[in-house]
Amino acid sequence: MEKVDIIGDVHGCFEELHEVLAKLGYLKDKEYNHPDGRILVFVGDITDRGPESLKVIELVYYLVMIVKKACYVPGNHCNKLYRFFLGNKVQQRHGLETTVAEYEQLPKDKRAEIKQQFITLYEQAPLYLQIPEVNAIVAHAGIKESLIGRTDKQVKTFVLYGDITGDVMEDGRPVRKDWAKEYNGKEWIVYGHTPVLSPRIVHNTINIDTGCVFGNELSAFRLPEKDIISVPSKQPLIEEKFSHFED
Ligand SMILES: [Mn+2]
Repeated sequence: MEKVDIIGDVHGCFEELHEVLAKLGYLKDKEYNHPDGRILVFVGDITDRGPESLKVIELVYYLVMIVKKACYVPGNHCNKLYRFFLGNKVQQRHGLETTVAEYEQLPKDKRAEIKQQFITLYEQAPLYLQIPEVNAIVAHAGIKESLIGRTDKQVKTFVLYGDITGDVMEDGRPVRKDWAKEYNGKEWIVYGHTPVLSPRIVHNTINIDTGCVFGNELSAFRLPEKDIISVPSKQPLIEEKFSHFED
């Protein structure tokens, strides 16, 4: 993987995903061959909240498992959907309810197909992806230096949920520590999870969750070029969903 395009949290925004793939140059043929041999990487949270989560699952499955033009790491929403598909009792809120509603609309055979696709996609995925050719690590909520190379439970919690302390704020959202400020590594850490109005670069880390599902943009980060490519969202803007950092 000499050249990669890392895509931020899609959350069911299929149309915007299609547009960013076009802008990045992946729609030249049906197999998503890029003329420059580029590879896509999804940063996780491909479903929930947005209008077309199942179409996103089908496309990402096709890209990763069939034509092998993409890699995928899971996000916290992916983890919860996976547990739902396994038949575990999970609360259908925080966006999962929209994916489940789409799923329940399907005829039985189509349901089985989507479920199998997502389970396969999730189970083959690494917790985070190291890409030495472009000196980068892709992890849904990021990763701190001391956890790189590990795959234990502490790492799983960190890459899915971020640097959470276990405390919650007045509005019920978890208190998160700003791990990126303390990161001093030489590798790029490319992540999403926390919506920001524009990609946030701190040291060698970049948050590319520009909150497409909350009406802002869907963004991709190209390496080794370090270019950011974005397309506007078609969803209504919900400004209070965006974090503001003091850098
Ligand atoms: Mn997330």
